[in-house]
Amino acid sequence: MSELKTVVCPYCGFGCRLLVDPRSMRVSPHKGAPNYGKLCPKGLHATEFVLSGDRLKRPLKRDGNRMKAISWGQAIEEVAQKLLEIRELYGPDAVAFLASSKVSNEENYLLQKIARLFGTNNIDNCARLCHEASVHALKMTVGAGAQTNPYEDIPNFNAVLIWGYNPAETHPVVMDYILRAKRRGAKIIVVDIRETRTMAFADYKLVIRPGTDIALANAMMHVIIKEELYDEEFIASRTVGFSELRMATKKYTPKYAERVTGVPAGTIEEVARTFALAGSGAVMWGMGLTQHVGGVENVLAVIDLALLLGYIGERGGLYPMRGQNNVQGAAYMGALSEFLPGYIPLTDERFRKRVASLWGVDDLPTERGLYLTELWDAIEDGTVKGLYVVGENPAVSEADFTRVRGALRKLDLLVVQDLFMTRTARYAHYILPASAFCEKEGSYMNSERRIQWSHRVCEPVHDSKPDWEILMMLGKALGLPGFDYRSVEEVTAEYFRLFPSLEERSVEELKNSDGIFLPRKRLHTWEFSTPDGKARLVAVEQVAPWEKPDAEYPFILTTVRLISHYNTGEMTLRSPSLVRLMGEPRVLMNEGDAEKLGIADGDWVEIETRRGRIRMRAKVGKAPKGLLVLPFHFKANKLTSDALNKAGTPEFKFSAARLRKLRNEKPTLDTPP
Ligand SMILES: Nc1nc2c(c(=O)[nH]1)N[C@H]1C(S)=C(S)[C@@H](COP(=O)(O)OP(=O)(O)OC[C@H]3O[C@@H](n4cnc5c(=O)[nH]c(N)nc54)[C@H](O)[C@@H]3O)O[C@H]1N2
Ligand SMILES: Nc1nc2c(c(=O)[nH]1)N[C@H]1C(S)=C(S)[C@@H](COP(=O)(O)OP(=O)(O)OC[C@H]3O[C@@H](n4cnc5c(=O)[nH]c(N)nc54)[C@H](O)[C@@H]3O)O[C@H]1N2
Ligand code: SF4
Ligand SMILES: [Mo]
Repeated sequence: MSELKTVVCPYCGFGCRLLVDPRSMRVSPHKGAPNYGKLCPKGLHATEFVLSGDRLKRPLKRDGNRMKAISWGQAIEEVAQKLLEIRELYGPDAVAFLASSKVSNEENYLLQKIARLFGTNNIDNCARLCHEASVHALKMTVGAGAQTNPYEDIPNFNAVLIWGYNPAETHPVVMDYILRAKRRGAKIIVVDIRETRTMAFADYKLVIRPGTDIALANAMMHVIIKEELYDEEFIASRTVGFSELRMATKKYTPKYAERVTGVPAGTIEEVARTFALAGSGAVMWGMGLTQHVGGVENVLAVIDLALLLGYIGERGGLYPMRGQNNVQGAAYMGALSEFLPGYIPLTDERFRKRVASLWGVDDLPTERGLYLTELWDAIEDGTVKGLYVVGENPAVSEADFTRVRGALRKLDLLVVQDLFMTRTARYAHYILPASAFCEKEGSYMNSERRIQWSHRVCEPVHDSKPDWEILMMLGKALGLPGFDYRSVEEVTAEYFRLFPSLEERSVEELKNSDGIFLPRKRLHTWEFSTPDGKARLVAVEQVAPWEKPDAEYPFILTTVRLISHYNTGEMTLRSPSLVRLMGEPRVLMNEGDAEKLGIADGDWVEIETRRGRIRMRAKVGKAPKGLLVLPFHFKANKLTSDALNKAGTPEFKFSAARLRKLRNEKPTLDTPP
């Protein structure tokens, strides 16, 4: 038998490790942390897309409507030349780089190094579409934009509050930790806008009206403050802002919140008491909070709730459960337009100069770059001319994608570095074939900030190259200093030097362990990461959605995830085992609504918003009145609105929509190509 190799799962941010047999490419679960012998179907079949016949084979260059194969030498030379030409004509900020939450720390580190040495902070990744609101809210309150505690703490808490987050579909293995807490007697509370799979395990199921989370959180705090259930000692010694919070939550009586959220006042009181009296608790949240125009405020509200009870350190944790397998790493490596590595602000002169000197230059650009979601305007108005995309599929994943596709068409230069001919790659002038996760080595960081090494299982297919090798060639061709790495480990060692807690650690140790926490396992146990060491309680008011249902568009449309699908489908749809598990996507709607419109279960319908329309079959079932629940993985973003919150995330979870039954029109299933 050949030796099994340990790799990091290429899908979700939970960060399971997989054991892969290099001969059969069969996957089995790693026995140690964090997944302890467990995997979900995606992890179990993770090598299938790697073996897909659809993999890109050679670098390609646009020639009119055709793409023709070229050599790596020519591809890198021409791409570098064109980027330099754009810089020469319009300045460095006319180019933007999109990093990938799918590629390793080393690869993200290299791409942001290229962007900043090239002269721009236009470097971003899909964290912007995801948990950036959490990062901003966490920075404002506790001073560090990441999950505070490891998964291993979850089973020890007496309550788990799951808010706008559906781990039974999106992080199946974390359910194991939550259920261990439940078996110990912990109360599980789930807040969502519909009955989710996760709710099947809950003691309290709170179905609220979409976008009314702040009213609920504020009312819970109202009860906790009124009944003096908060942690007085913790508030006095470790926080500021309590009196403002007390004032702001005064008007959010349970009765008022009942009218706004639809949850009975008595239930709100009972849940507030249960969570407060538990004595310890985790708050876990997801896209149901962040993907709203009030995303930052939504997250602030649930952080306040945890802080009010002193649920920090041994007594609790904040769990913004990260989406992609390396979204946490991409952020820590500095692949964000407003932060240097380690979420350090661009304006921190000492750190910026330290990074610059490590890279062999005097200084780095200080002005915040464009958010991924601001790019499309900048391309439309001609300020951005060139875009370099690594492992990201904005033509499908961005809100109002018709607009995004128009912008992609307008670019002077679009380079896409991916495994497949993605929807985005179809607009590219150059396509660079990247090697998949198990064809290369590197480190990844999961949601709990655990850095794990992923070993190489097999050789790159065709003429593909690991992303870090491609980026190294690009850095050199652009004439940037410091791109002479002889191995990926040299890049690892370089980023280790930027983090004080990693300075003493070695790459060898990382390779031979169950990972290293950055900066440590638990944050804020004794003091917060704010300048004075205290947390800020930031009072917030309910924020109205950008678009409201009206007579023309009477429904609220939300977009959600399904267990066997993954994001824009490029990987899962190329995995035959997952395709077998998938079933046809359907839009879920309420029975009464369906009856009024003459729609029966399985009928073809057309869903329309002010941005566009799509067709699929309806699933008539357990959805609240007035709500349409659409799987995001297909053409959902033809419909969604690109209204942004303060952190730059679109309101993927709330659009005004209408729908009609298709009668004689020929239905075409709207799935990705
Ligand atoms: N199978 C699978 N797993 C995945 C992914 C995938 O595509 N497929 N993607 C990964 C990524 S990138 C991410 S970011 C995570 C996301 O993981 P989740 O955050 O769990 O995913 P979503 O289904 O987008 O949204 C979560 C819930 O928010 C609810 N919601 C919508 N609006 C509101 C609201 O106003 N208030 C409240 N309280 N709830 C609301 C929805 O009903 C939904 O149940 O999953 C990761 N894991
Ligand atoms: N309507 C709606 N839209 C949403 C959301 C929603 O809930 N609703 N959620 C948003 C969220 S949270 C997210 S995270 C985004 C996700 O948006 P994207 O990141 O655009 O989506 P993915 O499908 O994960 O795309 C990852 C790409 O990386 C490629 N890839 C995989 N491995 C490698 C590799 O090793 N190297 C390279 N070079 N490429 C690789 C894949 O082939 C794929 O094309 O979508 C957002 N869009
Ligand atoms: S839970 Fe996430 S990390 Fe684990 S196997 Fe499933 S997709 Fe992979
Ligand atoms: Mo995400």
